[in-house]
Amino acid sequence: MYMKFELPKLEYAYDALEPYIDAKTMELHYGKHHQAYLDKFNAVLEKNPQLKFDSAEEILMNLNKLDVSEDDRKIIKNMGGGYVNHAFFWKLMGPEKEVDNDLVAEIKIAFGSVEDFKTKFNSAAVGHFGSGWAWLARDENKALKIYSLPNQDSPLTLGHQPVFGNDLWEHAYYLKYQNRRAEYADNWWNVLKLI
Ligand code: MN3
Repeated sequence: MYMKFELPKLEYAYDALEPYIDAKTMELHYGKHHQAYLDKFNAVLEKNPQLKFDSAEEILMNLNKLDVSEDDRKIIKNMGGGYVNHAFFWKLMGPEKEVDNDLVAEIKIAFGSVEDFKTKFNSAAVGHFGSGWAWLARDENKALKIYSLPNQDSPLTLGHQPVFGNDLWEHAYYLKYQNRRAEYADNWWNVLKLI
């Protein structure tokens, strides 16, 4: 079955995350970058009508088993990853803070305190060389893990479930922060909806 994916609706205005994430960055990131991943993802799926799936996430979870050429597998990894990662990212962020007490309790058990967790996550973000994402994900045993992955690689392809992910591509922060990724990583916690 061929399913054409769409850009998910952004549930807040471009300027809603100011001053931490500026409106122009949001406009370009959502309207241009995310759209470009989506268009290329749809194009490679249209080329492979033999694929059967119910969601974009399912495609990534089964990336290595898909009946496609190796070139197309790479396109699906990059463009499907870009599509899914950004859809997840917009939902993670928002102008209103919400606290998920269960998740906070779990983070405290896994990392000592919320502050220790943020320090460790930011160090993964700042230490990551080049483009990619910092992730908090649940591994196959549901344990919380912090790590970074290059490009648009999704934890889903490792069999992990993303909990938080911060986009470390320069397009996510360069207009406002230029080379100051550490400052962006610190400020990102102000727009994360949970904790
Ligand atoms: Mn991005």
